[in-house]
Amino acid sequence: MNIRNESLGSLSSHQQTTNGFAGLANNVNFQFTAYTENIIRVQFSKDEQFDENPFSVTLKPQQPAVKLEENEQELLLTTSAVKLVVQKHPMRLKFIDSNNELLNEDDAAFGVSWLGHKVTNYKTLGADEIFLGLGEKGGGLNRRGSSFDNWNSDAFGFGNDTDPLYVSTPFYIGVREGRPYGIFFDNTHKTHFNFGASNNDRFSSFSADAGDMNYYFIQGDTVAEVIQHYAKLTGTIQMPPKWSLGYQQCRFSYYPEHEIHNVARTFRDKKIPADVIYLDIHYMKDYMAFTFDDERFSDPKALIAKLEEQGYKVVIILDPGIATKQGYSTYDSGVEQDIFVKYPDGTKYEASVWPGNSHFTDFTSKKGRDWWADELKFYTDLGLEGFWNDMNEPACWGQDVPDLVEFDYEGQQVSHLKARNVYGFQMVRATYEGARKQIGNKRPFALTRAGFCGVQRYSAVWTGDNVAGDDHMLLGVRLVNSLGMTGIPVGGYDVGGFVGECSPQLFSRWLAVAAFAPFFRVHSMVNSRDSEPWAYGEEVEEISRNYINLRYKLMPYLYSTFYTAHKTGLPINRSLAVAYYNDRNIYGGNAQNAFTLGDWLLICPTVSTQEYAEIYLPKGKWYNFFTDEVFEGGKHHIVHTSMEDLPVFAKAGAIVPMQNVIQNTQQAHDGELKLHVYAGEENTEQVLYEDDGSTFDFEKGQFNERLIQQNGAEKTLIIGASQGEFNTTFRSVKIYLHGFNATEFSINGASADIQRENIRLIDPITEFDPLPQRAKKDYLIHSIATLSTELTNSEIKITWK
Ligand code: MIG
Repeated sequence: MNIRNESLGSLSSHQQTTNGFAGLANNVNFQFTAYTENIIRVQFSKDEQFDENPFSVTLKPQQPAVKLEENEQELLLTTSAVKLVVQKHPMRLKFIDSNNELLNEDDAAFGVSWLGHKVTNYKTLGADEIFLGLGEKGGGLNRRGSSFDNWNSDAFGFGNDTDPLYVSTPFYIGVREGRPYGIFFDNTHKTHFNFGASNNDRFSSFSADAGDMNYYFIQGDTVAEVIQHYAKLTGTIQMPPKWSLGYQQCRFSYYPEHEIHNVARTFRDKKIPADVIYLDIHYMKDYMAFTFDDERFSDPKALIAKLEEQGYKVVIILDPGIATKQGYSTYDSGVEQDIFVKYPDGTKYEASVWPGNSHFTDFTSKKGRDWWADELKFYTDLGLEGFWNDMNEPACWGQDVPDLVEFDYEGQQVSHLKARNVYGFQMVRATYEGARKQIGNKRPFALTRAGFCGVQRYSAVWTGDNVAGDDHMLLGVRLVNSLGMTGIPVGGYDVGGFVGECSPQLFSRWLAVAAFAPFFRVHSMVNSRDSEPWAYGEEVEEISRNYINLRYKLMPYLYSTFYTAHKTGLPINRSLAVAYYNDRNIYGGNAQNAFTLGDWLLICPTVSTQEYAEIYLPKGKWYNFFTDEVFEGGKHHIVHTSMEDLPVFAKAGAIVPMQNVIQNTQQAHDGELKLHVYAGEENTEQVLYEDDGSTFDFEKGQFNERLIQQNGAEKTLIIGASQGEFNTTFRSVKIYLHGFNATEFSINGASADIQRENIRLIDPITEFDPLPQRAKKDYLIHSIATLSTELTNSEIKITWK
């Protein structure tokens, strides 16, 4: 049999629906549906019934106002924001914005095509079109000229060119002549994206091995808007337990018990803040899920309670494979409840993984997830609230799950080809929902290696088994930035590298960069060197303490940024492509790795082997965060990047709420909100959000949310009155006025006294070298003006002349 490309033919019949059109083009069913003003869903199917992915999209069509028109040549579906123009003969689609500017269109010759079961949409490629996102993918920030596969894979020791990796998210953002749009190709089979690779700009395309052409076209006026519209479709993060924003220490594996106590005590003795310690697979008895090895851990409940007293949470690893051992209660009940994945003949699928011969829980069925939720009680009864979901691509020895193996997929009964990419997503969903069921009103934490679109609703993602190397450090940053543009704001990487040995310089740089990452964890492989902040010598220890301290000082800002992500879907670490996508300078050199934490802090990661590096600052004025030195944006700068120096900048107008250092997030701060404000001309604002950090009471009003606004022209800073029933945890506010020249200030109309202070955001490093080659940085901000006043839930207005 010869398979040749078959493109979509002419419209044969059609009707109007409430918010779009449906009909037939030859033998192909189609449907176009406006979900919101900004989102139009496109479906083409060779089957009578459209193929549905029940897992990713949570939004129902919102019945936006639509105009449906037709003429000889076209069908037109118009909302206030976007217009879909459907050419009838042959059927080709085009999206234009409300100013009649082209956003995206089918390739005239090939449009939607089939090659056997494989379905592809070919799109014309704009001369300057930029491609962003697609989640956990290596390569450059602009994905133009590259192609990618989505097929969740255990990519041990991956590099920049390794594709696919662990997480599949077939959603990308295009920017055509400066105008952004997004395409979410909602098909869980193996998918392929080509952004002009090997076709000399003939087209961009996306295909799936089988299933429907089913995508959501998203119009947004900015990249940030596209991301937020996508978040409406697939959901946002839950509010995390605050402890998960703290520093986390992991290794493969800490055991036995006294080893954990040692690590826990050392952080406290050395005054290095930390919140979480991990138990990797050696905590289990023979690697069997839902067990503890009682020789290594005689009393896990007491261990967890003891650590809790010291301000630590324990996170344990969970693998999806269940050892096939009769008498092992998890196995027996799994067999009894019939929740394991099977071959089409009804025999259970078996493969080898850590616990030996294993069956695999079918998380794509409600029954499987409910069973898992009940099993989780074993852990929650011990006091555990954090769950690390590993090996859920799924991975097993040999890495070749047979394609005929079947999964429930919410009753659709599908093969591995359709289910693989959502398996890990559904595992971590089962874990999160199970933990919620078991621990009541407390917020659980889940971490996953594999995922698909929507996984952000349940879990943070870490980028798997990376390698100790400068390139790998920067790659991890790009992966997290890209996940952020793909609706997954909570990402992180193994600081120090999972595979291989990190140098002291690299560990310092990596930890400093990660102090600004949403998920902040050091991890390393079995049989590798020690990798705690003190394991690389005293200098690294001091540098690590400095940056970990800084993260805890930034906690009010960080937590508020998580809250914004929860509300809107905006990333926490934002690639420069989120706010500056039309600036071509961001797509080259170190700028591809740069990111902002929230709106205001720009972090420019650079390799650890250079004393100086070239960085790029986008347009505007920037303050070096540690010295207050002013830099002009829209330009490249050569900056110092020696061991203790990470280039970090605050944008003019920035409002960064901070607090004193605490040793873990369960400790109370000293009651003073340290509000760092950077003079700027534009109007700027920052949310400050507080709640108990541990329960869902905020959903019933127990939160404290306020807006802080700076107006450079009117010379005002307003700390808005708070909303919500939760009292602020702060008693006073001290405002640090960076770059302000004014001398006369008033608070709520009364003239206020300026105090002057010398401050350091990070401490100087001890000189260990008897013959130093250079002076170490002493990050002193000299004589900065401050204003202090009581903080209640009411508004405070500051003005100056
Ligand atoms: O086959 O649990 O990516 O973080 O330490 C390796 C042991 C299984 C892979 C994870 C890694 C973890 C390791 N796991």
